[in-house]
Amino acid sequence: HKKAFIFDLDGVIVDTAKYHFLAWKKIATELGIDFTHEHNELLKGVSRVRSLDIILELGNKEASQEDKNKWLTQKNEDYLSQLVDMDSSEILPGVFKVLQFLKENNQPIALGSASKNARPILEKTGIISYFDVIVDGNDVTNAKPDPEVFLNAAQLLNVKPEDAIVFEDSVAGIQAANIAKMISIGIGDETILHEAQYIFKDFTAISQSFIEDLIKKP
Ligand code: G16
Ligand code: MG
Repeated sequence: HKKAFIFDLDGVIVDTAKYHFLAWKKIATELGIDFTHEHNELLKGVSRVRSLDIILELGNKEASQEDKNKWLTQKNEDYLSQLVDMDSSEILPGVFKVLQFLKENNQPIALGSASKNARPILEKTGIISYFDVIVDGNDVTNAKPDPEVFLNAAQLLNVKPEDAIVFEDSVAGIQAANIAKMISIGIGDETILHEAQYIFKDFTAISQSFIEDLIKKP
């Protein structure tokens, strides 16, 4: 069967997760909410709007839509200011090699990200041409763990969900891939991503034969 290799963006291809954290941390501190790295796991893969709601819930705070919009804009401006000088050096270890190997083997590649900033990031890092299909936060209405983003990507590539392979660094994203009945591959901490079918600490830990086996899988 023809396969589809679907990559999450933040935390999988580039280490922008740290910039998201710093931007949210600033907002939380302003609001007097204690926001830790552990709390941040809840935000990974989750939309901007939902992320703010989670932070407010953590601090037991309610806010007007006007204030929320202000903080959402502030967060994104702060986040984007971190990306100004972004280039290919921000691509996480081993990622480029895997993309290259998939391309050489004519494998369909998709992006499945919750971010509305996905395209400029792929352009700045110089890898946008590797992607046959891009589905991001501008294209979907339901955020991960809803599988919409991955199902759309597979459908655009004309591949059945069972033949799609998802690389994810977030719990919400792994759950989305599992709900879609796709092969879920966690990139990161195995205690956090234990729901994934396979877990690797990063792309350097993925061997070429592992990828070959996925390609050949009946
Ligand atoms: C990413 C991050 C999330 C972020 C979301 C929205 O998703 O993991 O933390 O809140 O995108 O990003 P933006 O504010 O840029 O629209 P993913 O799915 O690429 O990991
Ligand atoms: Mg991610």
